[in-house]
Amino acid sequence: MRDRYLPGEFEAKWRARWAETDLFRTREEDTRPKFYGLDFFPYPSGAGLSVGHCRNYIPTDVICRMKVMQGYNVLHPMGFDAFGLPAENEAIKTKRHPSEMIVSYGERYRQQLDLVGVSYDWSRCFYSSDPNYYKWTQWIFKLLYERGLAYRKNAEVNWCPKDKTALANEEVVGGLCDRCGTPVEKKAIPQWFFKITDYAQRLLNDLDDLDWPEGIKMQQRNWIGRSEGVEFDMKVVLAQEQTAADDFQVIGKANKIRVFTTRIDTIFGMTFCVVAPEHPIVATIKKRAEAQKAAEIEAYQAKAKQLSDADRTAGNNAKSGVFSGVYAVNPANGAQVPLYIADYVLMGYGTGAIMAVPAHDQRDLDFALSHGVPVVPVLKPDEEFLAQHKEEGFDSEQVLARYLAEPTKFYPPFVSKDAELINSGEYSGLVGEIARLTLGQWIEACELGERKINYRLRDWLISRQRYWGCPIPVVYDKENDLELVSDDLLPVELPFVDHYEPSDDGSSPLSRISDWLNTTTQDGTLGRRETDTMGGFACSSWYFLRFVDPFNDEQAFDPKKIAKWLPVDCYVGGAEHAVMHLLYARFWMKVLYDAGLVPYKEPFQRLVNQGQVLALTPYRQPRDGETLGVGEEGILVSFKEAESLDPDSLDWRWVRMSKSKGNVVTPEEAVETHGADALRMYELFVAPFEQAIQWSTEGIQGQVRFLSRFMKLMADLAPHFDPDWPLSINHHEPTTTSKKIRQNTHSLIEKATNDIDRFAFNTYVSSFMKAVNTLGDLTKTVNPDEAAERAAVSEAVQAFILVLAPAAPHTADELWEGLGMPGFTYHADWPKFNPELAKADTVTVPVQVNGKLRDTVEMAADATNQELEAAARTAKVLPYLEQGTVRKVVVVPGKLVNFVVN
Ligand code: ANZ
Repeated sequence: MRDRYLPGEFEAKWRARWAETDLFRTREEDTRPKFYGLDFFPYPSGAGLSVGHCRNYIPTDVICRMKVMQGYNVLHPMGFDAFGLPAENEAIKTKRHPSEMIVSYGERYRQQLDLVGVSYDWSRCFYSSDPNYYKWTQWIFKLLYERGLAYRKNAEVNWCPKDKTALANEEVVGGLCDRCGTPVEKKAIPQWFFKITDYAQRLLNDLDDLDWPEGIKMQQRNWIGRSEGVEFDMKVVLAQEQTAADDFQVIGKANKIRVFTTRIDTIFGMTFCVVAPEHPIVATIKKRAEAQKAAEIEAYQAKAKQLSDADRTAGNNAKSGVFSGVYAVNPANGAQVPLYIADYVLMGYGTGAIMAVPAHDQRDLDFALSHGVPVVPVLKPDEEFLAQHKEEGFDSEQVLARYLAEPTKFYPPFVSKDAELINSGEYSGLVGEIARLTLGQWIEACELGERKINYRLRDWLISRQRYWGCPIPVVYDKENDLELVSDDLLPVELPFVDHYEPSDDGSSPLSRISDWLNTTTQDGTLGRRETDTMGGFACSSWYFLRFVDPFNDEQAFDPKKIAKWLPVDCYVGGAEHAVMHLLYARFWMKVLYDAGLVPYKEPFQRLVNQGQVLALTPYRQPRDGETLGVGEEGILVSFKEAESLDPDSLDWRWVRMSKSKGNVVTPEEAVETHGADALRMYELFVAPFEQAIQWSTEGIQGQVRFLSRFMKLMADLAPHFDPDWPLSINHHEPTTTSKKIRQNTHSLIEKATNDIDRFAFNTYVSSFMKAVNTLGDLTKTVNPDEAAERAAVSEAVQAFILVLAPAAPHTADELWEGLGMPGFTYHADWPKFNPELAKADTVTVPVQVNGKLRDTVEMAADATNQELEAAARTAKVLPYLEQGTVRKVVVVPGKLVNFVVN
């Protein structure tokens, strides 16, 4: 049997055998339970995979391999998210056609994934740009349309002037295009939307039952952004008319604004109101205003137009705005408060108008301070707030008095949802939720408005004015009325053309391809195709369903197969997809559920996010004339350049492994120099799955040495191996050594089984290493003539190889074959543990004196309390006991002895 880890000599052989025998083809046997393990749908970038990307593929592979060995039918597929901007931009840059380019990139991914031994069923692989896949993406589009969930609307969109496309809100980061960094502009064009807002509450509710990281659930909750509040109307008046009680001269017909507040309890503290610059009332106000005022408002609107919502709501203290010249009437006390136009209020949220309460809202206070608006406290500050503002020699009462007299001196404002109302007329004294309820009911009783739930979630903008995407299956007739393309004409295929660069006028390149563009409607008259394509997030919102039935020509998928395989049991990928993909896929699943096509409401039962792989990367300080970009601390240098520079001038930092940082280690390099199994073991072992890891060559070399040690031990023990050990092992009289060996084996199996299920791969590998050392020690004295010991060794050898198999499958198969065992470890049964045998004979019990650890004792696991107490009086412990009288002894069997002494 091979006794050294020389990967160059055997790893490729095993990969070839696995491929020849089609080992990883999905097993579908009705009697078995199922396990669906899935990695996020990757976009196959031209740079190929790095060992950083392997950080999610390897662990998913480990759990899937264990599940197969445990007897599950396992679905472990892989495919490619091929449509979309990154592929199109890359194809334009490299002057290739994206359809051909993306397949060559996908092939490279496949080779790399095969190289590290990932057990995908490639027979199910597809690209989202394959017509027989996107046919069904189009079919689902139609389903959404028919259910009133897809609509076209003229909308102001975020427009990237460089990519020449509209962007979803999520693709705008800090006012810049997320892909190319160009400042985003606003532009109004007809756009397709999916009505995800109809599902806001369900998307929120169903999060509770998912086994997902809390942080991701939180991000989804915030993104959906449910808030409960009250919407009500306020009269708008000209100030000079303030005498006649109810009969104000109003602003034309639009004499009202409707505001949304989550804090109706603070209504008596309203000292001004604000409308967004885009609010329709602003047009009326301008019309009636004097020329100078109208011009001032107009200029402010123009300025606001250039800013993205993110800039407008960025948390800085400066709040711009202009006074409108008119006033709003507070229905609670009749006060006329100035109405401002300010961009910190967004038109797209609530009603685009607010009542402002500067005493209790930071943004409103910031605005009030810079525009000289009064501040009226209506919530009684709590002790904590008063204590923060306490001055020498003053008590809380006095601080409170000062607060009420000079609230602007107290910054930041007092904010609390549970405070008692003051200065609020007959409502003073009410507290928190009750106050909101009472005032909300009062608003409803006066028919001024109603209680209202708002969501921050916006409808999903799906149109892209680009070539490389799934065509939208819609045709317009001469009147520009739209009809859906009938099912028998799907897919609407993307025409193969050489030139598909975006046009400067923003229209899709498809609109220039007249052969494709011109078609007929269902009644045979002239028609024109929709030229927008769907953004990539549509394609990735259902691919996990297609994997269960990838070549079905009749349906998107067979519902029976969905019922069998879904939900995904374990979905593995990066945390950066917290909202977009994971929310959209949940939405589509619910729509399909409502249409009776799938029996589950949620696609991904369990979600796990892997940590990043960081690499040590050289930087240097800028030289004369060089400047650093925003947020940069140094200038990146290549590894080559770093060699020629003075080491003292370099600053090595841990940064995410990526092509742009020049710090990538490819799987090819790692496998070539260290071996695939060493790479796998290292990535699993080096840190908990969710944590970032720092790539190290020594670390991976350590795994090379470990695997050699393990192979040596197995080769040493192989001569004692008896494949028939299961028949006899329980019939021999155990020896001390055989008992210890079996305890070591069974506790390893127990630990590994649980750790892999928990995604605790690092402790799976570290326990394995520890158990190997123990096995090595125990077998030094083993007596092969003793049947019990021979059986225990045989059991151990078999179990160790199989427990290692998910992590280091090449090595395991090499040893397995060396033992003379048939087939591949992949189809061997995962070893079972006996909890009785796994239990340690001895335990280490801490001994405390007055709660302080003073010593530990090795005791039999089943020692009695008396035995424990007696053993605990060790030479180290006794001196502490003699310092006083032992009043009490607390013994927790197997866990702890504590002496109480005084
Ligand atoms: C008065 C008030 C008093 C408010 C107070 C807050 C605190 P969430 O929880 O995010 O829904 N608001 C409403 N519509 C807005 C818009 N279009 N643009 C900017 N701000 C808007 O926030 C709701 C609160 O945000 C509302 O409650 C309103 O300010 C403001 F002590 O009304 B509040």
